[in-house]
Amino acid sequence: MTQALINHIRAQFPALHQDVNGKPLVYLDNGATTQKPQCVIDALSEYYRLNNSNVHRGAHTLSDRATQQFEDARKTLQAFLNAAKAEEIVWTRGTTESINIVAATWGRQNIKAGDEILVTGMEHHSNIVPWQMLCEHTGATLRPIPVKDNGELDMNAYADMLSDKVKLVSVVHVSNALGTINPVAEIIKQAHAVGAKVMVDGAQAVSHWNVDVQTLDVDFYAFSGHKLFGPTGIGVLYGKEDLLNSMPPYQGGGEMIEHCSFDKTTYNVLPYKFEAGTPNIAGAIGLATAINYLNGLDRVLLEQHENNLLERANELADKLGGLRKIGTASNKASVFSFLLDGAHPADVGTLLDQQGIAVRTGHHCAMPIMEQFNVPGTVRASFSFYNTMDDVERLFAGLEKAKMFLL
Ligand code: 7TS
Repeated sequence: MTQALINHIRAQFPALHQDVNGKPLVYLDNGATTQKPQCVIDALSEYYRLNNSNVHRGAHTLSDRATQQFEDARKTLQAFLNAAKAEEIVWTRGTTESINIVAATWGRQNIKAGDEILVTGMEHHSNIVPWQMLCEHTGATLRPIPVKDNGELDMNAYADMLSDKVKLVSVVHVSNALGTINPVAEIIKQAHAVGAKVMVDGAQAVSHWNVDVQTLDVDFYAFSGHKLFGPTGIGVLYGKEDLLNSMPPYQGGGEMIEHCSFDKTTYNVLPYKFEAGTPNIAGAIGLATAINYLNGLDRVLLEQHENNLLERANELADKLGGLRKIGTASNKASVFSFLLDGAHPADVGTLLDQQGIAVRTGHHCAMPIMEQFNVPGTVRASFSFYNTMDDVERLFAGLEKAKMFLL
């Protein structure tokens, strides 16, 4: 990617252009949330300035406008994931809610005592706890697929764990703590061969490349808008139409009913059956705007750039020395998780912040994999396409200083 293109892209992200603690901000916490381009900020502002209204009421012009934009946004998301139908796109608050919906509806309907649910050992808590709650309720068993020392999934162990007891495999596409890209196409194929359904947590994947749910043949796919350059409080649950149709609703209330009476209430068609209450209209419009923005860029080029940033981080880490990398899978997204020998990750994070460098430290809501690596947490730099080589250099200059101070 040329410097001119990076500069052009960065110009769209106002939050990147500020001083933090007296230094120009280096934002390397994209795994937690990404910054928003001006077009997303403008779309939110325009919605509230001009079109704010409730949707699907059809009462007046503003309501029609809001409904049109909201449903157009759903079509944008359908195209983004290459879903067969817009009805397969359910708006949620984010990845966490999307997974909880499947656990509470499909799970309670289909999982029984003696069944098994497989996740990986590198899941975010939001792809562990909903299944633990389901297992507590049903008497099923949750089993983690082992992770190897380099952070790759043990696919031989996975093949051995598969049996007709396994009813669901729910795996993270890209680990937020390690950066590992899991071979989800293969995981899905093998799970389907034993009759299990597959859910994929795509929270850290969709910001790096385009996912095609039909090619993957995935049953459920979840992600959050705020990690995809869109607003907080909006996300997506993709589900195959026949599965979503077979599932009971999640929450009861307005919008999700077809007819309500004290004798019998019937439920609305997809996707509204899963969208009780007034939705996050502005959020959906903002997320679609973010996707339209991404569609205007060459995403393959952006991904290459992110990979170059990761490669440079690896080189500088080797030069720095005294640094333990956590997660060295051969197929990785641009997540660089590490520890400085002898230093607590939180102290490293504080010293970097004082130099204007934003990283995340801690267990990254993935405590089981931290336990496996026997670390309290890591320092994590997660790169996005708007980061520059200079950002990577600044990170390692910052680490050099942190080392002098701490060690
Ligand atoms: N799954 C993965 C893989 C994630 O990385 C996260 C958030 C979630 C699920 C939950 O997403 P939410 O939008 O519903 O909260 N991960 C992180 C992170 O790595 N740092 O802060 C949040």
